[in-house]
Amino acid sequence: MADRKKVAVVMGSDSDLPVVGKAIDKLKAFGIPVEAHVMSAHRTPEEAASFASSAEEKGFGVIIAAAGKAAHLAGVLAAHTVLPVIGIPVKSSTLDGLDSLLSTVQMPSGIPVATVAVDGAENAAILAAQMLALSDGGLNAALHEMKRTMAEGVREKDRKLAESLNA
Ligand code: RP5
Repeated sequence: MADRKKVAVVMGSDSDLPVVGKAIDKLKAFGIPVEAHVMSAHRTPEEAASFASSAEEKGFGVIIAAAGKAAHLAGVLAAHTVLPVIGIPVKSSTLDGLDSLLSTVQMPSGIPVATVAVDGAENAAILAAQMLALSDGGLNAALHEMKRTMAEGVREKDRKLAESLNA
């Protein structure tokens, strides 16, 4: 735990926080150190490039990048690091997030971005935890426990549904 790598959560605007906050909460629930920033591929391109370039030496293991509209943030960060970058396309007001999804996921060969669903912040956090868990036994155990709890929740719903509808 002491040498657990940090996850950077970078968002294109503070207006993304209602979505991105769910990733931050989930990472913290796993006991993963998180550092959050607002940086924009378009409005502060130098800061975004500089942050990604130095992220590995600063002890980050994964970068999560969330942006909406012409969502180039994850791709720009990925261009400047060999750390895995997870993209969260944020639903925008006009095109329902399809613009963000395509801008995030359609990366050219050589620069991958592991893109989750539109507004899929919780899955971004889980995927980041799974990446860190490859070399972190405590996190690996926490992920197994999460899956067990999730499955038990579904079985409980099945029991309740069966009680009310199959009686
Ligand atoms: C993107 O543009 C941001 O990630 C945000 O989703 C969207 C709108 O930004 P604001 O105009 O609210 O700052 O760059």
